Amino acid sequence: PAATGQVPAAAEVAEIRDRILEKLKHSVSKSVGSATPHDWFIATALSVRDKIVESWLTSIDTAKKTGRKRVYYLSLEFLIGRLLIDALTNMELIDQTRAALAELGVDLEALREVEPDAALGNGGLGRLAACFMESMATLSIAAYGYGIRYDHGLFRQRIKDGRQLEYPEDWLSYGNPWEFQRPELVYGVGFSGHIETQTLPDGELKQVWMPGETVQALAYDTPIAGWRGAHINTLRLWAARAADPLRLDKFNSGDHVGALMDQVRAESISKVLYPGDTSPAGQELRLRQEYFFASASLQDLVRRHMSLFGDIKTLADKAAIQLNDTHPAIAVAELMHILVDRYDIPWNKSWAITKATFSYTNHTLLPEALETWPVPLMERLLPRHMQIIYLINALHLEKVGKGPDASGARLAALSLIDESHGRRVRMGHLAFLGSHKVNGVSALHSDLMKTTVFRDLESVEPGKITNKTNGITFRRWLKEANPSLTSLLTEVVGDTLLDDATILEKVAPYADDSAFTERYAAIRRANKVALSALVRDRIGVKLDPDALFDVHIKRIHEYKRQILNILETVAIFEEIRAQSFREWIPRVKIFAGKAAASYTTAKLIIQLANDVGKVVNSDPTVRGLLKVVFLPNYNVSLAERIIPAADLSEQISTAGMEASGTGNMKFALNGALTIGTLDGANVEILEKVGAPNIFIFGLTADQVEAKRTQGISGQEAIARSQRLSEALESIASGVFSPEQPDRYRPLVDALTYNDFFLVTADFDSYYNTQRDVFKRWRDKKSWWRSAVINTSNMGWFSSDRTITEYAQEIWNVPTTPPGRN
Ligand code: 26Q
Repeated sequence: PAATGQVPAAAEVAEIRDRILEKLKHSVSKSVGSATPHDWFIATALSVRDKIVESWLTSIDTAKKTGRKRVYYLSLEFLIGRLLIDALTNMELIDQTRAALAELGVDLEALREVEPDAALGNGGLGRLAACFMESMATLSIAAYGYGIRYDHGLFRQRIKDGRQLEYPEDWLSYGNPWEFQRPELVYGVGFSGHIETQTLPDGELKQVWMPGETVQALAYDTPIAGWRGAHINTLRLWAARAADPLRLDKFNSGDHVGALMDQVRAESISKVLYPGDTSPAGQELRLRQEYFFASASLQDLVRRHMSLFGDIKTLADKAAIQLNDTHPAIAVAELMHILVDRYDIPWNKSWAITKATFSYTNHTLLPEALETWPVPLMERLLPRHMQIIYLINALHLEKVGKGPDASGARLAALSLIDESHGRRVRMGHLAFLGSHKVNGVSALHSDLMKTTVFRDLESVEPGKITNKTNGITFRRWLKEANPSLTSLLTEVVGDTLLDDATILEKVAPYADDSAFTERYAAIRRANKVALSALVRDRIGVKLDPDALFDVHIKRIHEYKRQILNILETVAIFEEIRAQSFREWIPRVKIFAGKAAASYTTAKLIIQLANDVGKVVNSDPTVRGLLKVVFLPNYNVSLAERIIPAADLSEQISTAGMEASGTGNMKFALNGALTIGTLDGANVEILEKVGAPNIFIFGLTADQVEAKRTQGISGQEAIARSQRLSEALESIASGVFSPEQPDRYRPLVDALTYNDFFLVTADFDSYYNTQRDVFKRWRDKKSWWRSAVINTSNMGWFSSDRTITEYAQEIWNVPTTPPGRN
């Protein structure tokens, strides 16, 4: 097949065209004359799906025949985005399909836009799962992703009068051409009920759980094509259905409402994704989701193991289960339940199998984000699992209690049960104990795990915590998002770039080649022109594509410090107004991101960004030298448009708080320079690109810790910085909210008296570093040199590298790198 830019063979194009027409007629039931863009999308998706399916069946067959060990990636979130371009790219059919559609008078780019995003995730953790699925397929690992088929993904965000409004997301409303329902794959998942003690013939006692309620889990499979289509894996998502959908007994007795209640209760489990990405809501429905999907997934993989290998005791040799954060951690207790109660494997043996099978990835150290469940809720919803957790805990505490340093405080810290505010089960502890390896997602984060939340557990099992720095798939975040840059790069390094990203290093010498950097810069400019058109369409603001595009896109969170960026914006706004005669660098501040619906402060930050934009964009003295835009409804597809057009990437979290970040990698790969703190993977990006090619500022994680012990009032820092105090004063006095001058009092007061995220402490450093950015931007040659050096050093951040490390050091499965065959 032809690579991008080459002219595809006419015969192949004709064949694809005919396949699409065939799908349009027989599967969509439309004629060419009456087909809508959506009809064409479905027909095109179905035609590439056929190709994928052929390879998929072979992949499944090969894994079966060779008895390969499987990897199971358990995640409550898969933030996939659109699949059409991804599928066409990885099947190497994109140019041919574009040409085939063109013959039919249809523009592939228009079809791309009608596909809804699969937004089954909140942010980084969910997107990481999607990148990992793609890399596991690319490396021919026999892997399954398991998750929930939410009817409604992450809410749609609209901005009205500067404020976020949440609307239901409805990705399935026009059907989903990528999924296959598997009606034969149904599992019952029990809840509540009671436990009976039975005596076995040999006198042993056995606990039997009699659930009071059973919900059915239905499987929906989506094929995930790896690069060059060599291997296809399955993403299996579970939908909840009532075991007895009609409750005919109730219905016939006249209790029509009651008959439907059970159905609603059961089906609510897979209705909607929880939209918070920290502060677990602690709600019963969330625990039901977690157990529902853990139980269905384990039943499914145990069934597969037994049918292939016939001996449950070899499970750990043939299955590696990765827990994506603690959200699926109840699976540890569930596997013990299966081994001990169903297969009558002795406890110690069961525990050894469980530990050898599971591994756990931690994605956050924020104390409020660590999942715990109230013991009474667990006892009611999962009585047998609560028993099992108690027994795991008793044996664990017995073991560590024998140690020389077994103080009461140490045992309390090591216990699976947190007794400090009501009795709660610590899911992080359960995931840790039930795993043979535990990992963080960047070098700094993994180190901090050992000294903070998991310090005591690490001392019991030293060496268990390892690091696996996150990565991103270059197929989506380079080739699909930025095809013109990809073409330029492959000209230099060859078309095996997406097989082995480290060959990007060969681009480094071109950083000093002006013919090359001019083309590189021209591609950026074209991407900025395209983004400007999008911004104009969506929010009616006109941008100057020659301005510096300074981009801050991610979930809205205090620790991510969008407010620090807004404060610098306000400071510069004031300066431009005061000294409009000076030569200012034209700059566009681009914000996007969603706030959890219940996170009041985050929503106020969104409103502030919008209010600042409204005032700045219409101020005549600013003369367009500064624009501030907030793009609504940030999602994967919008990221694909913004990142290739970014000059500056904002990665400015309070050091020690961002576990890794992956947006940072996407930007640097596409050649944006980073302004960032020494946090998460920024530290490793600095290592790879070198200090002259990144703008690092602010307190380090150690300094943050030290500073907090001295107090977190912002008063001193504000008093020391005239700029900061003026910016705060203008926000507090209503310059940006004249209709409600005290709107931002709460934000300003928090920064002044209670600045936990150390915005004020880092302000001057950030402000000055932004001035360094301006200086560099003036020196265009130096700017583009750094940009090219960024791109050329990002190969290591490919999720292919990350997955290879998991495969070798945690899962013990082989990988086969892709390649032309
Ligand atoms: C937990 C309980 C109840 C409801 C929701 C949740 C919940 C959901 C999502 C808690 C956390 C999340 C998401 C966390 C997340 O996205 N973390 C990010 O993970 C990325 C991938 O490792 C990192 O790069 C980011 O640094 C980290 O913030």
